[in-house]
Amino acid sequence: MYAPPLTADEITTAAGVIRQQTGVTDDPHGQELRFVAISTQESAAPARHAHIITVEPPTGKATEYVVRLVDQTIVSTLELPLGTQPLFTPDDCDLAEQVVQQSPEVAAALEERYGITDMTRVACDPWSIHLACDDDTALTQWRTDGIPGRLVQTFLYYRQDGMADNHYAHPIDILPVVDLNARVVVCIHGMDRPAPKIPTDSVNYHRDLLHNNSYLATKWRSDVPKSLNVLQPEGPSFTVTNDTHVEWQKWSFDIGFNYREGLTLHNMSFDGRPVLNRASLVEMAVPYADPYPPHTRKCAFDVGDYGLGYCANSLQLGCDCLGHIRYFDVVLNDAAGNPVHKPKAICMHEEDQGILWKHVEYRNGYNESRRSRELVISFVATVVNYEYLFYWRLKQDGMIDFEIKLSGELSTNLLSAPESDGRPTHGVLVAPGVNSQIHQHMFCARLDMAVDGVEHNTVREVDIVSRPIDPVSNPYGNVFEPVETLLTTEQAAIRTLDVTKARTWKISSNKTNPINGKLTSYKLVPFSKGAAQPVLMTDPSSAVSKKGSFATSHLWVTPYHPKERFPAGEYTPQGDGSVGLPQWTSRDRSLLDCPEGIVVWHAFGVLHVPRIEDFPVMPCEITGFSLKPDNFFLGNPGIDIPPEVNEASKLDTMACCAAKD
Ligand SMILES: [Cu+2]
Repeated sequence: MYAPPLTADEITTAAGVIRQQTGVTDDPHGQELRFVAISTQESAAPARHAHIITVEPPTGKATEYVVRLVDQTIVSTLELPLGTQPLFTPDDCDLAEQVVQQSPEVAAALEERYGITDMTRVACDPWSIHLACDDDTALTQWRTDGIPGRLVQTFLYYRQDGMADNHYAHPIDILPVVDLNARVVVCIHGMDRPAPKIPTDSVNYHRDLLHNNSYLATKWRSDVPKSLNVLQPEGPSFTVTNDTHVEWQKWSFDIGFNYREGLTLHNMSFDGRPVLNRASLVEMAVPYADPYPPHTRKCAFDVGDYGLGYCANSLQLGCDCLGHIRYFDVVLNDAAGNPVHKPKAICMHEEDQGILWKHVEYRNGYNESRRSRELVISFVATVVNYEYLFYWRLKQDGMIDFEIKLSGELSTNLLSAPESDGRPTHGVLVAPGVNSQIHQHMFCARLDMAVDGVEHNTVREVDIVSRPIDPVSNPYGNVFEPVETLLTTEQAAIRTLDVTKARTWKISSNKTNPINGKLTSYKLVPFSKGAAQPVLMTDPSSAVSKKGSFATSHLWVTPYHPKERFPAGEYTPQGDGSVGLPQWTSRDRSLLDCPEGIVVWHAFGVLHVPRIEDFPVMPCEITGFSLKPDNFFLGNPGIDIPPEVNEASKLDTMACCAAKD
């Protein structure tokens, strides 16, 4: 059930209840008790409940609480097994960098190896640690008092050209590992080989440093493009009520936001007919394909490890977003339990997307043409070095596109010792001496479906198959046709894309279309944005494949369960993925007649062999999927869009799309 995000006051109240009733003293520095997250408990709606996750550094203990806000009561407490590591908050990432910055061991190593004495010139990128082998697991048990380490590894870079420098052009080889509970550097990897040289070429994109580049552009191009304005003098076509409810072009939905998934969409319906209960991006796996330690530990689960909501940007009008924008501010929390306001985290606006439909009757020149207007709801997450831009695009013909753009900075490194000839074996040189490793970005969208209601949704795989010549049924060999397979159980519904069969998956109600008798459906069209891509490429026996099981198939389907939210588990840092989609689906539950509906989990992504053109900052790579009405309507639902001629586009020629008589 939809529950709007917590307000600042509710966050303050919830944190106060936990401090007061657990007896942990208020500590502005968060030493005794750190709030990982304070968010809406959605499944408890309509009464307002807060879900709280805390860690206690002195004991290493992590706890989940649910607080009923109306009477400020803790209604449930769940102590998590020792060693469970909730995600790393922005405060945790800052703390990791601070610990490294203040470490005498790191300072001594940098001075001895590189002559670096100014630690403000050293950027420390905080990464979760993927446990690839037993040695990695042993590292989490470094303490003699039995308190498991809450570990962050920090990739180091030198800010050669000052604070705005693209430090990814200057990677440093040593890798400190921090324990956030103990607030110490546990070890420094890479000290056992002679210090390689830090690359010194400047490769900047920052406006103040372009002139400083060693190669590439050093000034703006001379043919600056002329203004291209997006104007909506009559205002936008959407309405927003109660801050979160949106109506636009027959679409109706509610907007949510939380620290982990970022943007969530709820109660989506078109022309009064439900399509989706809830839609969001719930996990990512980003494994790096370099066999040389410590890079084997480089595999981030960005949603579970850092939280896309925590990583969300405040967007900027006129550059991030053009035209008439409705921004939504969000409120998150810091480690001390204080509300943190993040203005303009969600952007909603309309875009012109070319032509929706068109036909010219060639005999008489009659032209009917309609522009395609899209409502775009988006947010952008900066996860350390990378930018992920997420766009839900609603269309006037009942279609939904989910588009992800990938930009930002490659996570670069120096070559490993075995790459002594100066050529990376598992990456690409993107600048002199700067290696960028091959990697994959695997995403998982969770689609809680409600096609014409939740109760009777079923999923079918649709393949287009060629039929062999048959003297009776296919005498001329021209037959190809769709073959539908009902996915009846969870195991049967673990499926992978087959582009040779134009494979799609159809989510159907039990209602039939009155014209053609087909079940009213929405079709999941994979990779409608970007090129079709494989599933996870790591060996099936690897720790990555186990933890990232969700990404080993493009499709999973489960009966709805309120606690099944994150496919690699609630807690991914230092986890093994043993709780999540593989465990839930091992029960092989039936997918027929699920009273609370079904959830479709769609894994997709980008296999990234870096190009030198991705440096110093990456032009957007695109991936995504569509949900397309399939025998849901009686015909093209966009036929009722009235004709219009955009007056602002008229110059000295006749408008092209006026109907002739
Ligand atoms: Cu990439």
